[in-house]
Amino acid sequence: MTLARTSDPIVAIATASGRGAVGIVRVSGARLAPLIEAVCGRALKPREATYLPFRDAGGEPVDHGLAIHFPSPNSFTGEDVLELQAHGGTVVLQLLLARCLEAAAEAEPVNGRQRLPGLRVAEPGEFSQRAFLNGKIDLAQAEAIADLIDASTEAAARSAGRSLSGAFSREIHTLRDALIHLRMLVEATLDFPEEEIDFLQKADAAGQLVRLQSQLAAVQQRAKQGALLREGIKVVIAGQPNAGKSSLLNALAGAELAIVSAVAGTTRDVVSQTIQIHGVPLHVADTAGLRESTDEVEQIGVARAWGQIESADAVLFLHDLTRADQPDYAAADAEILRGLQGKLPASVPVLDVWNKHDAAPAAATPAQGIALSAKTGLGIEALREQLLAMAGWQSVPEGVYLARARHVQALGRVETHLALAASHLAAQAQLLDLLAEELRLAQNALNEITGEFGADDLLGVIFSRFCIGK
Ligand SMILES: Nc1nc2c(ncn2[C@@H]2O[C@H](COP(=O)(O)OP(=O)(O)O)[C@@H](O)[C@H]2O)c(=O)[nH]1
Ligand SMILES: [Mg+2]
Repeated sequence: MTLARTSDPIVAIATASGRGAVGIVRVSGARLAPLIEAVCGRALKPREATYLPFRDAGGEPVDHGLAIHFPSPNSFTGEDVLELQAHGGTVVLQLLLARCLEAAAEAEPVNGRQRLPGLRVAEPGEFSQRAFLNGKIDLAQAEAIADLIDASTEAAARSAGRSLSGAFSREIHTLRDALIHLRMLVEATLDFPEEEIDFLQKADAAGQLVRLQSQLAAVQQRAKQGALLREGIKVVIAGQPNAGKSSLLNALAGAELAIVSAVAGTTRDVVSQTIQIHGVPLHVADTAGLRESTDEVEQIGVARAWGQIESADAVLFLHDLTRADQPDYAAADAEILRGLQGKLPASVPVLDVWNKHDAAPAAATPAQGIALSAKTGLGIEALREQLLAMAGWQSVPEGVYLARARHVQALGRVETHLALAASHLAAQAQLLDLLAEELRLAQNALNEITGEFGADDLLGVIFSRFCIGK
């Protein structure tokens, strides 16, 4: 996908494929008047819906529907946009799309030049990309459009809506403005070095920087929650055979997904399911029981289990409470724990979960972790709450805006540059040019979020993941 500011006209069916009451074909480009004339048989009043026949080349109606013309710049893309709302059948929309392409090719040349050079079918995300390139929305908002469309939970949809309306971007702009103010101070001081210490002190540069850092921390906190809502975390259930791992996955998912059996070594392949807790997606993986095995297939299953564990954001280490007091059972658990500690970074939490509480003697209460019964459901709710806490979820009263891992990473870079800036400012001999440089880098990282600073290849990646017609 090229990111040149081209405005060659593009067309796409904007609605999902399949049957529906209404389907929309959308065209965007410069000077759509000849195309409108050809398809609608007349000029259209700006931003007004007109009911009319959409005509084929012979003047016969392809369908009847509403046509709306949004002249540039007051349109979604900032270009001329034509929206044709027809009946939502696959064939009728394909006909209408083909008619637009044909009409554009036929449109009368002016002074020997085609008025609508090469109307073509839009690439995924191309309408949103133009809206971004024409300054109608920033990059974070464009991403929010895709996230709103892809949202799988109500919470995700609501927070994507908030990002789309600019709530996230406004916070980024507030940070940016404070940062620019501070940069101006430092740059001015660089120009008048004899006054430097005094000048920065009087303007309370240090205080400004501290306030900026605390504002940033608040935005980071909310963006992390937003990214969590969008991306979720990966939870792996691990433990010895027969501890009840498959039963636990089923209990959490509320469905019989994984095969449960008293035969140890039943689960060989990884079974994954995404569950939602308060709208937060958790990708839960059930794995083969961890033990030495001579069975070749089971060995592969165990290797896959360790592979899953290595990529986990959190691990549920499942134990069988009815066997917990058996020395060889405890020894095997200790062996697994050593494996977990060897493979997992310290930041990945491991929660001890004691299953089969229903069948265990009353005296058997674990010293730590959660006791539950995958069979009766007792304790599952407590586990769900614990999982949310492990994921780092805290409901934010003002509402979360949907964010992406990309945003969280950029904010992390801003944090690093501000910390370095603070250390230069606090140094005995203030290193003003280094301070200025860190502040500049902090601003660049911030601008990556809204797309005011960034590489073209990043934009290509973001927009190519959109659906066609958006
Ligand atoms: N009493 C009792 N039995 C359970 C519970 N959870 C699982 N089981 C039984 O333990 C056996 C192994 O369960 P499964 O989920 O296949 O364990 P996995 O090998 O760890 O996946 C099966 O016979 C289950 O019915 C529980 O909470 N209570
Ligand atoms: Mg199993």
